[in-house]
Amino acid sequence: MEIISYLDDSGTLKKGAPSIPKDVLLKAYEIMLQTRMVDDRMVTLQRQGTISFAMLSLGEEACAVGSAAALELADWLYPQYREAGIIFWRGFTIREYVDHMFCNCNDIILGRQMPNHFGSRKLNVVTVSSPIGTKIPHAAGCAYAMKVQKEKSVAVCYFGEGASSEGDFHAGINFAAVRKAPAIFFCRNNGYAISTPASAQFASDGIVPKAIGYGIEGVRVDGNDFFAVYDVVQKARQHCLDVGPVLIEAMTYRMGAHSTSDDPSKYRTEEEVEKWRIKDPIARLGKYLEKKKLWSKAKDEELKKKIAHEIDQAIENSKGACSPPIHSLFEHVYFELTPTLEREQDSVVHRSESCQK
Ligand SMILES: Cc1ncc(C[n+]2csc(CCOP(=O)(O)OP(=O)(O)O)c2C)c(N)n1
Repeated sequence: MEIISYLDDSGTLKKGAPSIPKDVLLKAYEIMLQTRMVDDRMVTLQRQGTISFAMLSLGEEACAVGSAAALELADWLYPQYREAGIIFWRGFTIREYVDHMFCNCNDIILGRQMPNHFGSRKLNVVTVSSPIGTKIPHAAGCAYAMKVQKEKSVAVCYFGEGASSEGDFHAGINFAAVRKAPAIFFCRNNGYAISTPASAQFASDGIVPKAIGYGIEGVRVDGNDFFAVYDVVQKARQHCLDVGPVLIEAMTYRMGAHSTSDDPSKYRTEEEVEKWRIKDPIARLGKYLEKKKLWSKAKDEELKKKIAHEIDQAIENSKGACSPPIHSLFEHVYFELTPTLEREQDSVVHRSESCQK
């Protein structure tokens, strides 16, 4: 099956590539770099025991940033956990992200999720859930609701190829297909579900042929090519609004470990990783920008310094912040606290105060 790709490894664009505004390309480069640098520091902090856990999108940054750039802010996004790039694209700050990774009192979700399970109501990014695939039916339902309400927006659900082994994948896509809901199912086929290679996950030729079975549009794209991801998602968005759902399979590779609890050297070779290193999405876009005289080594150094400084400051700030207050555990769950919860809150707060004495 054809893989849509426009930008080669040397940063040269093929004929037929979409025309993307200069400011979008420069912002995309910055956000991809920022995502990588933040990830990198979070892994170091976890190794030092400062934060409990981290997951990274090393090598997959173009999937998140390329798709987010092609969407509208009113579109609802349902990320898995390797899509920090989408929330950064929408304006989530490094400080907000680092507070979330520390699960401190400034964390938007008050430490109620694991690190990397970010979300923002303001930015229409639904909080990540740990169960794999669980957001696929949610996105299908959200898309259908928007269709019923005649909103001209789409819902986008991100997941790895491992999630396609879950019942939620089939239920969600089938529902969206039958209702012609404006949903984009964005699958990052990055080769592994923790230690399980794609070859042990399904017998089909990847994910995209499954679209035929559900009667929806399917497209396979080079997930390390910002231009191709942007183009495919922009067209998929329009198709959603005119016709119905689209399943996108972005071919990419998980360059890093699954999470800080994983050791990939146990199940894959360094040669395999090396083969993908030359397809690095950030280097590819960077080379293109340099060729077009939109970017330079000096600008790159300056940008890296600026991002590193912002990360340093955010970490300093997060280290000094307190944990979420114990009473907040009961807040924002129901619209109003029920009498039982009120009693429990009083007793928990009372107990924690007496412990501190
Ligand atoms: C329902 C469910 N089953 C198993 C797990 C354990 N688990 C966490 S991540 C993961 C692998 C997911 O792989 P994939 O969907 O391909 O995404 P990737 O991590 O490769 O980006 C698994 C099995 C889980 N979180 N939820």
